[in-house]
Amino acid sequence: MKMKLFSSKTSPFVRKVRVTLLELGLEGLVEEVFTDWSADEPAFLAANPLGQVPALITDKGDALPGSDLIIEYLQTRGGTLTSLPRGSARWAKLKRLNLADGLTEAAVSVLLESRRPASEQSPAWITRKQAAIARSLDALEQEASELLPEVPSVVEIAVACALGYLDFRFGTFDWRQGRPALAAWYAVFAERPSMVNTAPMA
Ligand SMILES: N[C@@H](CCC(=O)N[C@@H](CS)C(=O)NCC(=O)O)C(=O)O
Repeated sequence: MKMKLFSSKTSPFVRKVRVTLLELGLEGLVEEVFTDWSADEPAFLAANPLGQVPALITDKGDALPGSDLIIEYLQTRGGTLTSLPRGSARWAKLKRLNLADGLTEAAVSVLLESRRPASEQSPAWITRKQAAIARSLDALEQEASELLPEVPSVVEIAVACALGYLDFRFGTFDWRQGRPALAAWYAVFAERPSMVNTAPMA
């Protein structure tokens, strides 16, 4: 029986899982179930009480919510990503992972806020989240030379999916401006088959 991935066509967090599956060569083990997270479907909420995609049901029936947990689990099933180092270098890597996930969350938040009726939107909230995104990108630019060009770790997958989401949803925001190292790294990474084959579907 295949594992079941509650997914959506455009979620950057689901894309992290899709990229990982392709990098690990495990895509055949998983069946995607496209899910409208706003519909509060019982099987989906049972898999992730937070009501967010992605959530994975393993072939043993265990429910794993959230992209980072799912990716950690998938790495136990076969294939190889570059593993994170032990010791002090680990924390710098995990910091970049958290920055990438956080800026993705901020970008999703801006999108959802901007889709609310104009009278209910908070421009201050949007400005705050946009500033967080810009600061996080600046921090990643400072450390872009640490991003791997070849077999990625979970860090590179998260950073690439964050940047891809900005291109997809915020095409008028030129995140490359003033961030040449990050832009150069992404230009190469975005050519990986795992990225090309997981471009957002909308
Ligand atoms: N920390 C989670 C974030 C997942 C997330 O924010 N998913 C969004 C779609 S991109 C979602 O399902 N949002 C619905 C909600 O928050 O109610 C992860 O890494 O998977």
